[in-house]
Amino acid sequence: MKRFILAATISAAVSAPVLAQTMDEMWDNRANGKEHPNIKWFKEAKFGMFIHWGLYSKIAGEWKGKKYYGSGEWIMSQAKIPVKEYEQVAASFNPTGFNAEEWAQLAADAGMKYMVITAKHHEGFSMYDSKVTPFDIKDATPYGKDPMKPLSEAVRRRGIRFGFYYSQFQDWYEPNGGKNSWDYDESKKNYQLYYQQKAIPQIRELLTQYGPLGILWFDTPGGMTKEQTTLFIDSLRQLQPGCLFSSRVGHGLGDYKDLGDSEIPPAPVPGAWESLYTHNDSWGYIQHDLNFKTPEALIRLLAQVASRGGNLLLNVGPDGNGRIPEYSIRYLKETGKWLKENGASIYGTTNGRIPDQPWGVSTSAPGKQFLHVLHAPDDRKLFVPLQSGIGITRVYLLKTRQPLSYTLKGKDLTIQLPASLPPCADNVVVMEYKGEIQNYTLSLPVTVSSHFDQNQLEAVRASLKGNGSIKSLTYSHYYGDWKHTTCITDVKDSTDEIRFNMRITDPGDYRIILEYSCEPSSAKQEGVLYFNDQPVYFRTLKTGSFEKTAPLLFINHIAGIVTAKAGDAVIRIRPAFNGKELFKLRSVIIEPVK
Ligand code: FHN
Repeated sequence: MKRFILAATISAAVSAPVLAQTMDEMWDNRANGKEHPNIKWFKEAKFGMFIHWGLYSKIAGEWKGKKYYGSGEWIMSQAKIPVKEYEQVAASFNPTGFNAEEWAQLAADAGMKYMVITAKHHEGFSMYDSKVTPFDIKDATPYGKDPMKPLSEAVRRRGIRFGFYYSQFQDWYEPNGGKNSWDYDESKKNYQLYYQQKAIPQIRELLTQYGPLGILWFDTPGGMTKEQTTLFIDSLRQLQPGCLFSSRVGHGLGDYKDLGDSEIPPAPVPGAWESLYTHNDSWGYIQHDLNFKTPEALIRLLAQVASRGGNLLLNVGPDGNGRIPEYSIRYLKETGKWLKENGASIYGTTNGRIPDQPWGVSTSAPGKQFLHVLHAPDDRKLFVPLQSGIGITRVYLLKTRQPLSYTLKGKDLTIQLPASLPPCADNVVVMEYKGEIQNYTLSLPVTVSSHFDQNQLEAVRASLKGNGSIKSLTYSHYYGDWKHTTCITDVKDSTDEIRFNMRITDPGDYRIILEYSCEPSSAKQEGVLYFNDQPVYFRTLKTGSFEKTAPLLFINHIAGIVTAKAGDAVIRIRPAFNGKELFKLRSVIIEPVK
């Protein structure tokens, strides 16, 4: 193997690998207030295409007759495939179906503004022509060409920023790379040597041979101290000062923040950041993974992420022949059609100023609120609680520019939607105004209306007294297909309290449902929910234990029916006695009795 040892080194000390990916640990640049001078395009872009493509795409989730589920790009690790056998996959990797123009055009049609593709994933195989190793697409496969050259050009020609994913620490092919313990003895590894001999020279290749890059997207850091990581970044930055480095370079460094896989913050997050989702369950292609998100789900996900102030980097997994799955092509194009008509409500926006409503979420531009109507009220009257007295100048449907009538009473705006509102994943209403709407706080009352099938009081909108806390629980169903659910946990004493402030817009009877997960040891405990001062008693029902590698099960436990007047109301929930954690409460659902 040809090796180029780089002079710009990182010092000899080797720290333990750091693989944690929670957002708080990984990125603290916002705290010191410095922003990369080139961050503007990223903040405005909002929607990007992630592509996981490697030898695992050819393996397609099945090895020696056994099907694997979850993250297909992890099959080498899951099946403990020896390096010598894995190398053989390259010998028949011939993605003749790859067409750079088609991929770039799909990203453009989908309305995506940047693309990030795996130059090298954890498997260690380089998907570009690397002079650092012969284990690359040019030298080790019958394909014998560099797909990244035409792709980077085709993408840039369409005004889309191009970037590379690079797994800087995990490299299961290299004796000194991180995390292959089935071929190599982890304790004998010299990560510094690996960085010097492979990772750094390869990143230099990527930064010098593919024109201006938008992003270098690092992943699963390890083997370097913070000082070493800083040196690593500084030396690489000189090659392309304009290129953004993702936060997964480690140690709270990087130019913007990547959340955990499939993580969306429950409330707005300031600064530049990105949510990452894959179109189905796996990042790399798996032939038997057909769990694709529908166009409706994609459009709503994009609106939700934008309403929190971030970007959505959405992954597709092309197969070993270089073809993007048919469902991804169709559903991304549908998403693009919606964006063509409604893009103003996404691109260049910042987080919404109106907290989540039963009808949906909001995004902002100067003097405008975009109201993303994901669920239309049955009376077609859109209630918008504003926190400040402002002057409304115009209200209209974004897609057709059809003006909408409205009434403003104090800080309450009611917009009349057309009776014939077409079914759509997200009908956007634009509200133009003069004055300032304050950024919202989570303690504002949650709207409850009888014109929706359900109203949801999400955990994040609660205020807590005593032992309780609001936590994001992370678990996967198969393997690496992470889910994150925000719950109220640790409420256990009779003096602990969960409180929701509500604004009930219509009087009537409402059914109150507790949505929770309950450990076997927490079951059969008595709790009391006060609707204003009226107590409603319940006893907890067992759902199962919380495990990182199993579904977290929730029950919709009907607590009872209450009669409400219009106006402000409060729900308070307490354990009846001191005991164990009552439950992990995800939300309180309020259903009008119709
Ligand atoms: O281990 C990888 C995984 O394979 C995939 O690349 C994701 C995408 O964000 N990143 C890592 C796990 O977080």
